[in-house]
Amino acid sequence: MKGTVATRALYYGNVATPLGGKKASDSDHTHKWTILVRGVNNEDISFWIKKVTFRLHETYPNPQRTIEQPPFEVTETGWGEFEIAIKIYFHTASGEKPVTLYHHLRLHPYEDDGTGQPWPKDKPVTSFNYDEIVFNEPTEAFYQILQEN
Ligand code: SLL
Repeated sequence: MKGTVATRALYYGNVATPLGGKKASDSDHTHKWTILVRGVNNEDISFWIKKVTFRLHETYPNPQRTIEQPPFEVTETGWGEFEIAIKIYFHTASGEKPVTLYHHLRLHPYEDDGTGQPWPKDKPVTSFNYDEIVFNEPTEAFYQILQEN
């Protein structure tokens, strides 16, 4: 659609909690984490996002994880931080190329929580980004889909 721009917002990022006492003795994993893509205010994004792939560090089995329906997220355990490539595929009718976002998986608090006290041991660490995906001159069909919600 000539001269039309459509924008849709999303959040992506991770939450991580220390395994603490739950730590399995036969592993060096220290944290449980979830990497996710979701709508702002938890809005449904599955009507315009078809699937999301999360590219994990190669130390993970099957590092390329494909999620074809919501929630678009992967939960794992591990010991280290690394960059995750998040590739977002849009509805087939869009003809849009997938978009790749990069997220540095955060397990450790880099700062205190503003109280000057050490970060509480069991408090989850979160790292999220807000982004807006801009569709320039979307197809008529995709434009209709974007208006649905
Ligand atoms: C580092 N550059 O050295 C990073 C790599 C990789 C983390 C971190 C794998 C766990 C598993 C895991 O936690 N990898 O083997 O299943 O800090």
